[in-house]
Amino acid sequence: MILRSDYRASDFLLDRIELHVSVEALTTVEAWLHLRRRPGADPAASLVLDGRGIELLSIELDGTPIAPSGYRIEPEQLVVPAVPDAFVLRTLTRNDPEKNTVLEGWYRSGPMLCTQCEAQGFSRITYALDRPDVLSRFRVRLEAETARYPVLLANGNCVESGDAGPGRHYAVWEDPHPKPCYLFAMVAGDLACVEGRHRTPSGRDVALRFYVDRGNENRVAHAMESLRKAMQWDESVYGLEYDLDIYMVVAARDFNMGAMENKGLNLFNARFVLASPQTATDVDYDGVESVIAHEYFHNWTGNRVTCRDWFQLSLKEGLTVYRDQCFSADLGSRDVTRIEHVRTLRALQFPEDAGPTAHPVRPDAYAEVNNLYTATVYEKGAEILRMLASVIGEETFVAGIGHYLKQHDGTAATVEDLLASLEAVSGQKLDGFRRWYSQSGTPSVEITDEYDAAEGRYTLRLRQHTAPTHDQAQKTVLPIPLRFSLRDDDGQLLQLSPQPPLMPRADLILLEAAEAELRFDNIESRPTPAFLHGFSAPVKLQYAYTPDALSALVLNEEDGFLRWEASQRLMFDALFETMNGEPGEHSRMLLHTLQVLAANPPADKALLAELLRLPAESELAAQIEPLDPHAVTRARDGLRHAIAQALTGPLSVWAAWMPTDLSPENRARRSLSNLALWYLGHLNSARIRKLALERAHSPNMSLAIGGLAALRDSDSAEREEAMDAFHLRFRDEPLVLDKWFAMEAASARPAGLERVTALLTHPDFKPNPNRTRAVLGTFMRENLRSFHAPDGGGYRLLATELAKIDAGNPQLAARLVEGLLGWRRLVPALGEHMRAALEQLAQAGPSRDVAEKIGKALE
Ligand code: BAL
Ligand code: ZN
Repeated sequence: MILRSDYRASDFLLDRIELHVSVEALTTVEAWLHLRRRPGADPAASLVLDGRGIELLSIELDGTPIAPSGYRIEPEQLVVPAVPDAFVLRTLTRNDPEKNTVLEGWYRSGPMLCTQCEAQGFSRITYALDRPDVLSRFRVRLEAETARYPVLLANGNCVESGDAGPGRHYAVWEDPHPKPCYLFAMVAGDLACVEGRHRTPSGRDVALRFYVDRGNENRVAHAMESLRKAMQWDESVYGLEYDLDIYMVVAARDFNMGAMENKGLNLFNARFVLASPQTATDVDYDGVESVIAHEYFHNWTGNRVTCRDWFQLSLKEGLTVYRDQCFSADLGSRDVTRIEHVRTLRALQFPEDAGPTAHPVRPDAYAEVNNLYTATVYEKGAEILRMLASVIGEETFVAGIGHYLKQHDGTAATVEDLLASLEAVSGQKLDGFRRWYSQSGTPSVEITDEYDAAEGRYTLRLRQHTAPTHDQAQKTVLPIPLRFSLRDDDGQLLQLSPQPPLMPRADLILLEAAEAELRFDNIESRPTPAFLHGFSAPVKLQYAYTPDALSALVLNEEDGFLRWEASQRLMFDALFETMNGEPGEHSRMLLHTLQVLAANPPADKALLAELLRLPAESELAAQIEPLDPHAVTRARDGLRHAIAQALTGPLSVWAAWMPTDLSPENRARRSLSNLALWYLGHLNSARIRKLALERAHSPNMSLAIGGLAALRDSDSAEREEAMDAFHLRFRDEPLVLDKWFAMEAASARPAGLERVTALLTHPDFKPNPNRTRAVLGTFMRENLRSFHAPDGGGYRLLATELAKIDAGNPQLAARLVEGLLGWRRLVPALGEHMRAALEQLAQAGPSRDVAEKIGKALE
């Protein structure tokens, strides 16, 4: 285990790295490391470099070969015991990118070789101090066959290029900014380049270059436009400009993550770059925009100021997620954007906080560094910053980030440094928020109220509680900012006066104690409260809203998030009611509310779609315990049917809309229209199936997917025809074919296990991370019926496949194994089967990545 408390600064600093990389059958890397002992470090300390899966061919110190007795090669290290205080170490190593299946370090993806160095991939390329707090200036000479690899890229600026002997060429890249080696990147490939430009406010002309597979040049426009918007947003909101003359994005077919923010040379999973109306859905368009922005924003929050150690990962990731969320909200519908982010938080992070891998946003220990890339570090990390921004004010928050970047520019910082800057600029002590970084678990906030008509007094009582988690038995209180409002009988907002410190603003309670009470005098009648506007804190709120109150919130509230929250509560209550018996009062209130909503819809059709949308099976599964997945799917199907019947009229009108252009208005209409068709698809109507089939043939990918989704679970000729035609049409489009595989893997038709097994041996199943996630990730998350087959067959299937995947790509396997960790949450009969599948995988000799997670789940 690596412990946060064991952190020690490096004994050696690495001021400069020069690399000569030559791509042949294998790749040789000649490295010159300009090292010096850190002032104050142990004068006798050995030099210990990291290295994995590379072969050392020779080693010299200041030009003199080191004898074999002068160094040791250990499993993941090279140790040179007696070294001077300053010296140049030259190593010559060799690696084989063609056999690199872990997709870290230097590996092949289609027509290119490329790198992935975060977190510790650089030491798969050459021996180095592979840690984020060692920053170096890099110069790279990359040489390869000209015809096969016409494009040669690395970070920074290309300072030289030319022929390198018969049929070969080279390029030299220099990065003026010191950086940790996890931000290093290089690419050798046969790629097309699409170029655009951006001028910064200070007049720097930046070349924006997207490198993609040949033939994909016409799918870059949206990513290019998103990048320009992100650059403008960071300039205008944070006053931050780009700091190099070239910004490059390379789209890779095979990529474990979504993308990687290497300095000036981002590597992207192609699905977050390529988009055209014919091949990408509106959701894909949003994904491209937000990931492009996220990686760009890292240029300051992550690259100019990086992390001291990997325990501080949220320093760059939570902050950059928060920034990309604000960007998306500014560009799109604020309410719908927030709803989507909260949905993700609840579906991924809340279960993590409640499960065996629970950990604080700033973790204390890990066995495998790749397992730190979690929803807690990313999404909950962003929520902490959102709370801080709401407490100190957004402008002060932005100024605090400016202070932090100025103070720590060009260095590796800690979460503590960020909080200190926010404190310095706001003048507020933020000690309580430090605890958010060190405490795992999702707090619950219980609120009760009382109205004393005789005294005209309304009282709110609040209580917070965080249950013990797998990693921490003891919990403490946290500062919880709860935005709230009170309305009178006529629905008018009551004008309240602040009551500091518990109520610092008229619309904000800052709950810092375990319990608190707030009184309001001169209240003429019992008010109707609403809490957690915009989801102002990542907590579980318990307040006994009546069905009438929830309905009023759905229909009348101004805060779009609260409207959605209320509709979700009504849907959950109706589902619970059905799971425990017959549809009753809650179901009736839900249907009535949705009918009234449909008759008086909000102007924002995208918000209307969210208000009408049933929680996904995976969202339900994440929030119900003990979980009987089959009861959940039955109840959800029942509710889908009931809503389809109750709203057939308006749903039919909306379902007929098939706009194809990309305007925000028409995107919103597509969202509503696809949802309407999905509801109606449950009514077993030939007319609806025909409409869905027609839509599946649409040239617009959002509509086509909407057509398939409506037919997905039906055993019908239309479904067969639609799926076959889609497959045929997109056989040669890997990213679109992933959608076909995902749709098949999610289908709730009978014999699901056999069908998923057939997908895994389908001639078009050419596994890479995206394809594997499309089948197995979708199967375990979205196909509750088959994955949770009563005999445990779904769990065994996943465990068997994971053992094979783990042998080649542990990072990918460790993501997917999360589907098997929650066995304790299941009803016992299923839980036992899932535990057995985990044990089966544990016995197969899993990687450190997978073993760490299984170990926690079986503890
Ligand atoms: N740094 C890893 C990819 C990302 O979060 O941007
Ligand atoms: Zn990131």
